[in-house]
Amino acid sequence: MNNIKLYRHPLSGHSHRAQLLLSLLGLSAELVDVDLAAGEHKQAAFLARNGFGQVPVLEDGDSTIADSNAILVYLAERYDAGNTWLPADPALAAEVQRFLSTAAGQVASGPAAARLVNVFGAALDHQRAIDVAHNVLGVLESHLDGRDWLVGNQPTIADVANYAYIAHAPEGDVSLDNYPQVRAWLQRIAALPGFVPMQATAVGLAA
Ligand SMILES: N[C@@H](CCC(=O)N[C@@H](CS)C(=O)NCC(=O)O)C(=O)O
Repeated sequence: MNNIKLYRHPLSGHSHRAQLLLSLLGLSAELVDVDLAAGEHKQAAFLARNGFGQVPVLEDGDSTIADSNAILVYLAERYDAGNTWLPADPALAAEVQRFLSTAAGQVASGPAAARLVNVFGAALDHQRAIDVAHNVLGVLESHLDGRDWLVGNQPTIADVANYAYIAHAPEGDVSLDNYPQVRAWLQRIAALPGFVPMQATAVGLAA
């Protein structure tokens, strides 16, 4: 019996990817909501878990893991006996890492940032974020042509890492209409046993 806690925010796609992998792996975890609006993530108790003051953070026994992609790697290494979510093959593992970097790079500064503007009122360049989003979506659309998953022939943490902010891109005024391969890929992820969605938002919560 594990004793896993996930410190998260229900509208955070970074948090959702950790929650999603926990669920896909069939692991139970206590979800601890961090009150970002009240600045709880910048208080000493939370900063002791993650000095960057960001969700998500996972606690598993004596281990504390901050950063969503680090959490995905940890959970896959620790709990996926079959090594399917993070393949051991060096070339496939490198390809997974490439798409974790995409999630932390172009997806964070594209669709995630565009959604931050609409949902949380973030003072970011909305048009630039939308442009970055369409660039990464175009690359993913080509990449997914003829493939079911981002890496190899089964789902990996690369798919989990990129799911939420792409699925919720329309909340940032980033339409997925021109990306049928991306939409089919999102549907394949949503059909996986154990899939849990991220809460949708009415745009303009900050208003
Ligand atoms: N690289 C981090 C980014 C996490 C992140 O940006 N978290 C946001 C919520 S989605 C957050 O906590 N923002 C509050 C802040 O940065 O002050 C990760 O992958 O976990």
